[in-house]
Amino acid sequence: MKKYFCLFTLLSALCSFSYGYTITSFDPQVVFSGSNASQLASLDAAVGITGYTLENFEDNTLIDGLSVQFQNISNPSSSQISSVLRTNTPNNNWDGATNFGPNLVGGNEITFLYAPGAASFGVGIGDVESQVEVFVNGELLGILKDLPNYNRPIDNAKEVYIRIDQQSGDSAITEVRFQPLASNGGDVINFDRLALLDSTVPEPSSLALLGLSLLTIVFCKTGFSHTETKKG
Ligand SMILES: [Ca+2]
Ligand SMILES: [Ca+2]
Ligand SMILES: [Ca+2]
Repeated sequence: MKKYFCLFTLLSALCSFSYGYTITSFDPQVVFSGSNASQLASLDAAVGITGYTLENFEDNTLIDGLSVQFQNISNPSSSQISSVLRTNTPNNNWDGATNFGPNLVGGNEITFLYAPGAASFGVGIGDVESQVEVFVNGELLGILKDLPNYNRPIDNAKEVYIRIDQQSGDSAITEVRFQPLASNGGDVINFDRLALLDSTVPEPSSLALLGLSLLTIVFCKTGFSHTETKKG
């Protein structure tokens, strides 16, 4: 009986470790109906970002804690950010009149950094011609064009909204990187309606679970040796 209790406790504790960020992707044709306030509220609900802090890329400043690297620029000035805010591709806007459209020049990546750490990160993406890998905290999650619901009906369109979620045991999301598979001559890709939910999952809870697993192993091993001793 004790053996089964031990196994059950151990498995339960281990099953609570679902390491690995998840990425969920949405087809703009399904979730985007327009950019008035109620349509955007519907979009947010459809992609699961209601109540998140939003960066709409309508000006040259970013929300607190968010920074970006692009085109080999690590700490872009407000004028460097302005230089890649695009108004000439209105179909790529998820909100307002502007999107963030840096160029993946010669294979350089685009990285969003969020120092406070997020439990969840969302962003709308468009005009992806090249193969672009998505990394979260250095972990590869997939290739944009291969994601379910990625949809490129025409050039210069919204193609996919992605939401990345931290799982129990994962570190909070501090870095989301978009990296072309191979060096390419240049591919402007557009981001908009970036959404962040601060991480409130305390790391110690994961440590507590790990502790419980280890204690269970020790307890069970000790228990079994006692049983064996009695038998002998
Ligand atoms: Ca802004
Ligand atoms: Ca916008
Ligand atoms: Ca492009």
